[in-house]
Amino acid sequence: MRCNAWFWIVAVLHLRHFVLSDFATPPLPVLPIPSESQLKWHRRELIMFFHFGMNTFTDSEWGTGEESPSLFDPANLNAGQWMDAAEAVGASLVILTAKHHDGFCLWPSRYTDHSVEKSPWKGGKGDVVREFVNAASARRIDVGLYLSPWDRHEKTYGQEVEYNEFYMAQLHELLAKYGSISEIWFDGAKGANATKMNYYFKNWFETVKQLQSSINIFSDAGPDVRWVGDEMGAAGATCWSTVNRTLLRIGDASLESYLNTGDPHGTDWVPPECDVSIRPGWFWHKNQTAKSVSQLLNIYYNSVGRNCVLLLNVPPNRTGLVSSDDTQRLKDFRKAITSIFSADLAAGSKAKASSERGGRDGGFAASNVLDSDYQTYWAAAGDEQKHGHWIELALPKANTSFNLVRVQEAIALGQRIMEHEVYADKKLVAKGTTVGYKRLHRLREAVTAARVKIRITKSRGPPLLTAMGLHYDRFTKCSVEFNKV
Ligand code: FUL
Repeated sequence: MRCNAWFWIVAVLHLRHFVLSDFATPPLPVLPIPSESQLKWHRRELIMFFHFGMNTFTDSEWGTGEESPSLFDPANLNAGQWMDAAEAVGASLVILTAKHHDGFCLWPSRYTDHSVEKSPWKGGKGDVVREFVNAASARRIDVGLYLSPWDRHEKTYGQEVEYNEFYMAQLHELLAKYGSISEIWFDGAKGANATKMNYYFKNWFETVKQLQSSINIFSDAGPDVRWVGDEMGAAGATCWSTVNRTLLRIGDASLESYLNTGDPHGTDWVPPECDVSIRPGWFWHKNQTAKSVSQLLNIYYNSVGRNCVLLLNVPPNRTGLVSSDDTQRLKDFRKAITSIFSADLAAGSKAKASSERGGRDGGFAASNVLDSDYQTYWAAAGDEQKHGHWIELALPKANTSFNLVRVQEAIALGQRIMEHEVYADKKLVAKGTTVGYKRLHRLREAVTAARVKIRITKSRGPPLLTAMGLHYDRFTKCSVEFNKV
């Protein structure tokens, strides 16, 4: 009889195991959270800019708008060759200056005579935007377009309704006739003495979304992607994807530091994009050369390594080609990134954490940070506020040497971490504030350790980490003390 009771108790427990799932539900998001298009944008990490146009032929950076279209004649323009450069650096999105401040249009706009149509290139039958889009789509690279609001050629500039109508008409041409466009770049730049002009941003933004529902709109104020506040490719050491959009104004220089760091109390998800040119100028100039691989890696650490997307500009030259030196530099840059990140010295570690949501089998285990799957993540249970949250990796080799620590939050559920510290065998080796999509900590010296621990000392809700990695960079030297960045 007794034996029988035990049999039934054990059987019921087993049955429960099969009937009731052990999986815990995912935690609630901490708002605001990114849209699907913004998430896709974050994962791109590195994208490319192509500044090409009238300035390429006049050796200038800002044209006056008085230039003759007869100057535009890129004899060997080959957008496929531009895509070689994009592939060399591994960019999944390329953005073209369809119209820069001088107003010259790289497509045959029916609303102006200041375009390729009036140039000698291809007898006036050419369309750079079309060639760009076709070349990108042949390589499965996504496209973005830059359409300068400040137009120094257009006669209606300064007449509020007329110019806004003109600008909207050009937006229609670009967004309705060239297939899928993933990003539109609204540049806030304008000369100090330029004619006053009130842009109808609300109209523009709503029209853009009507024409391209999954596009990301870039401007100083978003709404989807914001300017980082400088043109050096450097985000703040603290960098929130969140801002308060009501505080932002397009073209307001006083907001640069706010844009650089974002706002932990921000009500809107508008992450920063770091635009920088591989050469000193945005446009091609004969005597300029590309930045070195170690300069580019530093830019990478200050942008991708600080929760941003890096938008790297490479200017095609007067023949309509990217210089072979620049393409080679891009290849070397990508080779360095691959060599640093393809070896993850944390792979094969055993992970444990201060708590795991739903327990060890709840689906949010510490080991999720090692599975290279951005859909899975470690979630703290959220009940250990007193001693703080931590996650620790016991490395597969006791004497693993590394000088770079990678930490990534599961940002789909909000950016949470406000302060964190990195320990190697109980020694504090790095500390910082935000993490976001990706945070890279370069260590001043290489460290040898058997265990690496991240302590999250301040956070908006329980932290969620999707990845942690340890790497070795033999290309650059970090000269900054961790506690000063
Ligand atoms: C700035 C412009 O004035 C530069 O010429 C360049 O296009 C850069 C990306 O944005 O605001």
